[in-house]
Amino acid sequence: MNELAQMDFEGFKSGYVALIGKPNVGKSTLLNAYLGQKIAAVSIKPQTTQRRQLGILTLPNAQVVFVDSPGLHSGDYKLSQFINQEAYYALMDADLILFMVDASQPPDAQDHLLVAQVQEKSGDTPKLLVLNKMDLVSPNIAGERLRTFQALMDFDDHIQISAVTQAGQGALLDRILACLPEGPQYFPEEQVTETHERDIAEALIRAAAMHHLQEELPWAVFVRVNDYTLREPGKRYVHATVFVERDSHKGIVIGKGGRMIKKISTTAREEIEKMSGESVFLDLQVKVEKNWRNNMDFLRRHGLSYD
Ligand SMILES: Nc1nc2c(ncn2[C@@H]2O[C@H](COP(=O)(O)OP(=O)(O)OP(=O)(O)O)[C@@H](O)[C@H]2O)c(=O)[nH]1
Ligand SMILES: [Mg+2]
Repeated sequence: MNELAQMDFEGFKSGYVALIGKPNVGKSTLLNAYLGQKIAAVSIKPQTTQRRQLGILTLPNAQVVFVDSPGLHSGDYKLSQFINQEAYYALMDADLILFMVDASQPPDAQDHLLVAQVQEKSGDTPKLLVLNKMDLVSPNIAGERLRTFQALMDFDDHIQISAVTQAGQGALLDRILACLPEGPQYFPEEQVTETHERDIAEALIRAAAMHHLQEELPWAVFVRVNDYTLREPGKRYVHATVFVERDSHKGIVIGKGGRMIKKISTTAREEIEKMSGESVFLDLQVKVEKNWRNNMDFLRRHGLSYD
C-alpha cells in the first residue's frame, strides 16, 4: 500500500479524469462547460487542441482534475507525434478515462484505431463511453448508435450527453464521482487550470485563425504570443506571431487589403477579452517558417517535441 492509500481523507474524493477521443468530438467543449468558463480553445475544425490542459473542478467533497488532450489522430507530420504523445500521457496518468465519441456519426476507421491505442496504453483504468452531441441524434437511431459504439471496446459504463446543451452533464459528473478514489485536494480551490493565461491566449488566437481559414490552411498555422503586458489596470497589450508554412499562405492569412487578418484578430481579441476580463489590444504579425510541422528545431524551440 502506498502512503496516500493509508491516509484518511474523510470521504474526500479526487483524481485525474482523462478526456480522450478523436479530434472534434467535443472534449474541450465539455471541459469548458464543467468549469463554467472558457479555458480551452474550441473550434469547428479538428485538431484544435495541441497540448494537454488541466481543468480543475473543486466541489465541497471532491476535486475532479479533468485532463483535456488533443484528439488522437494519424498524421505524417513530426508535429503529430508530439500531439499523440500528449494524449498518451493523459491516458497513462488517469484514474478514469472518458472515451468520448461524436454520436452524430457512426464509428469509423479512426475510432477503431483509437480503441486499439487506448486498450494498449490504459491498462485496467476504468473507461466510460461518453456519447456526445446527442442533440444532433434523432431518437430513432440513438439506440442503434449506442450499440455500435459499445461494441468497440469493453467499457465499464456509458452515458449520452450534449456538451453544448449540457444535457446529461450532471449525471456524468455523478458517475465520475462514483469512480474516483478517496484522495487529497491536489490544487487550491480557486485554481481552475495550470495553464498560464498567456498560453490560453495563444490557443484562442490559433482557434480564431482555424475558424476563419479554409482548406488545408487551418492546420498549417502556429501562434506564439511574444508580449502579454498589462499596460494599465484592465488594459492588456498582446503581440503575437502567426506562423505559416509557405509564402503563398502568408498572402491568404493577411487577405485582400488585410481583410482576413482583421477578421482573425477581431475574433481572437473578443475571445481573449472574455477569458481575461480585460480590454485587449491585439497586434498580429504573420511570418513564414517553411514546413514548420516537420522542422524539429522549430518544434523543439516551441515546446512541441519530446526529443
Ligand atoms: N451540436 C453539438 N456540437 C458540439 C457538441 N460538443 C462540441 N460541439 C462542437 O464540436 C466542435 C468541436 O469541439 P471541440 O470541443 O473543439 O472538440 P475537441 O474534441 O476538443 O477537438 P480537438 O481539440 O480537435 O481534439 C465545435 O464546433 C463544438 O462547438 C455537442 O454536444 N453538440
Ligand atoms: Mg480540444
